[in-house]
Parts: sequence; structure tokens; C-alpha cells
Amino acid sequence: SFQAHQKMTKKIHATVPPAIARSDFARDFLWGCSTSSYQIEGGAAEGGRVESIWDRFCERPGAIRDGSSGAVACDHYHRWPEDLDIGRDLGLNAYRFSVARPRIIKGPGARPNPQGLAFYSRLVDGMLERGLEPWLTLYHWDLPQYLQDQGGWNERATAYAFADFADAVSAHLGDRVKHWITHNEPWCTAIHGHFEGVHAPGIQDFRTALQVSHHVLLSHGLALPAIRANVPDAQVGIALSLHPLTAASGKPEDIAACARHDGLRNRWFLDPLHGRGYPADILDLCAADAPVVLPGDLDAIAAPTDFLGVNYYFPEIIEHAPGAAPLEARVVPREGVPRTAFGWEVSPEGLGALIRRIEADYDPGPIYITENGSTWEDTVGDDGEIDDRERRDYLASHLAALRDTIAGGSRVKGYFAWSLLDNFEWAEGYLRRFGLTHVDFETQQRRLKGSGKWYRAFLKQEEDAQ
Ligand code: IFM
Repeated sequence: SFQAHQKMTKKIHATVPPAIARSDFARDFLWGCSTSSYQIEGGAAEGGRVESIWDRFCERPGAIRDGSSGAVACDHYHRWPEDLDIGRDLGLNAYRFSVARPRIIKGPGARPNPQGLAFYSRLVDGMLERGLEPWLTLYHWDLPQYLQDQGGWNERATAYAFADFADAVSAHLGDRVKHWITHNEPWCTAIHGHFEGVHAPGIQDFRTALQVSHHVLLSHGLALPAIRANVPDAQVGIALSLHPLTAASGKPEDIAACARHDGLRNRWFLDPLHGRGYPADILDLCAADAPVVLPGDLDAIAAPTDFLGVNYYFPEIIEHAPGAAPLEARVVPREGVPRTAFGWEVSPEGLGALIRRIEADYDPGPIYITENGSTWEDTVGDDGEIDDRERRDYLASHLAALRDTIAGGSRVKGYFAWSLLDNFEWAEGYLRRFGLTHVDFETQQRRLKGSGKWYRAFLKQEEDAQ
């Protein structure tokens, strides 16, 4: 029954978080939170910001589950000092954010918008004043709509335009920002945005999705030299959403399906970034949809980076699914495991398995966990407290897994929790909360949740983090 299920879920989640201390990690380990521009900023019509593909997509009936948009979001555009204070008070030493390109480049070939640059300049100064090392992401999905009108990421010109954007931002902020992430989760841009159509720009075409993935990776490669020219001491990388995968059974067809799924989910991005080109098995399978790749592109994509950003949320079990597009593979839910409100499996051991796999197969150098977090049905108690012990346990257990993986020799140098604040969760609107801080979207009041208090105590090495 539903009630029995509720009870069981409660039992699974009401665990004691594992004993773990900040001193289990290196002294120079980075402790951060992540956010992104469209999800928190609001201020959509301010500072000369132009329309993004997400503004447009949100207008499409049915695209966003609660009919909302990021037009106001957390109003971070105005409230950023308070939000950075929250980060400082948590005890973070790093903060990952993204720059909204529609605030910076207002039209094709336009000069950088001084108002947009000034906003991020103030924001970066605010981080430094609070002891937060700025980790800047150049693209977290908010492409200007005028570029989409010219074909968006399906067009090669969009990759070149991205390098110009990277140049403009790094020239302006590179004196203070030393950590640069070109793209956040190119898989989502390509597949959610251009194959499934559940993210902006809402296209459903596999060939387009693969071409988009190539142009996004190419733009990463073209942005690297621009950033390095402006910021000689920059540390530059990319943040990929990666998943540990297991075949649903020992049957050869499930094992093969799992390898195909891995080919698109993980290897399609990891391989070219590490100088191997696109995986041959997937290229063979997708022959008709394979992207146009020009001479020199793969060299540009494989240019050395300084770290790999890994966004980890959940593992997947894969079975053979005849006829299922695009690769005849399907995700099947694992039985009897805890799941977040999104239905995502909670698996701290998956984080360790993923890191070990990436290091064994690619030897990428330093890894930063650039996102990790969970969504639950948070409620504000009469006392104003948010008792989100599931999120706290998710955080603690993933940190314990990280500690053990590092003890086993992995080179993970930092961890960014997703997210500092509840925010606009894309197609889910405001129905999914990932924050360590609760946001009342009516009043914009921020309240640190139990998980945030736990993270703060952990970072301050207090007894009650145990
Ligand atoms: O909110 C997103 C974020 O923008 C990208 N990574 C996953 C998060 C949770 O879905």
C-alpha cells in the first residue's frame, strides 16, 4: 500500500549520517556550492539582458510543469549579497556560478554589454570579499535567443561565437577569476534540448542532437586558448554529467545495451576530450546521424585541460530494449533502493565507482565534483525549521564515499554541493527543490535547511556534524 511504502521510505531515509569530518580531507580541499544564472538570477529584463532560449521555451504551453519561468527565480540579481553571505556563513571556500550570456552579448557581433560585465564584476568582488574562490561556468544552458534564431548549437558559427564570448568574459574578469568551466553538462544541452525536447530549445531530432554535441565540444576547444591568452594562470575545465552504469542482467544483449548507453551518456564526451575522437561503436550505430566533423576539430576538443568537473547524481541499470530510440537501450529502476523525490536512485557507492572508472579509463588529472545533490519534499515546520534529513544523509553519505575513494588513491580536489539555494529546476519549474537553503518564492525569504546546518557544522568541524 501507499502508506506501507511511505513507512518503508521513511525507514530507509531516517538513517544516522555516517561519521565524517572535514579533517578526513586535505587541508586545501575545495568546499563549495553550485548555482547557475538562469536558475537563480531573475532580473530578466534588467541590465540590458536580452532574451534567452529558456525565456522563450518557458512560454511554450506545457513545457514547464508548473507553468513558471526563471523571470524572477530567486531574485539573485538583486539579492546576491545576501546569497553570498549565506555561502560565507556556511564556511565555503569556493562558489560555482555561471554567467548569463544574454547579459553580456546583446546581439550578433555586438560589443560586450558594460552593464552585464559590471554585474559579474561586482559579484566576483563580493565572492572574494567573503573568502569564496570564484568558479565561473561560461555556459549553463542560457543561449541568447538571437543565436537560436540563426540555428543555435546546430550551427558551427555558434561555436565560434562562444569563443568570442569566452574572450570577452575572461578579458574582463580574468584578473580575479582563475577557475573556468566552459560548459555545464553538454549531454543535457544535446539530448534534453535537441533529442528529447524537454529542455530549451525543445527540438526532437537525433541528428541535430549529435551535431549540437559536436559544436558544444568544439566551442569548448575554441574557448580554451581564448581564456588562456587572457588569464595565463587560469585553471580551465569542463563539467560533464556522468553516470555509473550496470547491465540489468548477465545476458549478452543487456551487456551490449549497457555498453551502447555508456557510449552516448559517458564516452561520447569523455573520449573526444581525451584525444580519442568519437567512440567508433556509436558512430557505426548512428551512421546516418553522425555529426559533421571538420579537420582539426578533434585536436581542438582534445586540447589539454587542468581538471575534469564531474556532476554526479545517480547510477543507471540498463537493459536491451528492441526498437527504443536511439540505441535500443532502456533504463530500468533498481528494486528496493532509496530514491529522491525525482525518482533518482540514491547511491553513494556509485560516486566512488564512477570516479574509479573515469580514472582507470581516462586518467584525467585532478577531478572536482562540480555538482552533487538531491531533491526531496521539503516542508517548513511551525518553528520555521526545514528538517530535510534525507538531503543531509545524501550529502553526508556521498562525502563519506568521496573520502573513501580519495583514500584509495583518487585525485579528487574539491566538492560543490548542488545547490546553494532552491531554484528554478528547468522543466520542473519550482516543484523540485535542491537547495541547502530554502527559498520562499512568494516572499524571497531564505532559510538554511537542516542539511545546510549540517554542512556548516561539518565545514566548521563541530561535534554536531557527527
Ligand atoms: O539543476 C540541475 C543543474 O542545472 C544541472 N545539473 C543537475 C541539476 C539538478 O537537476
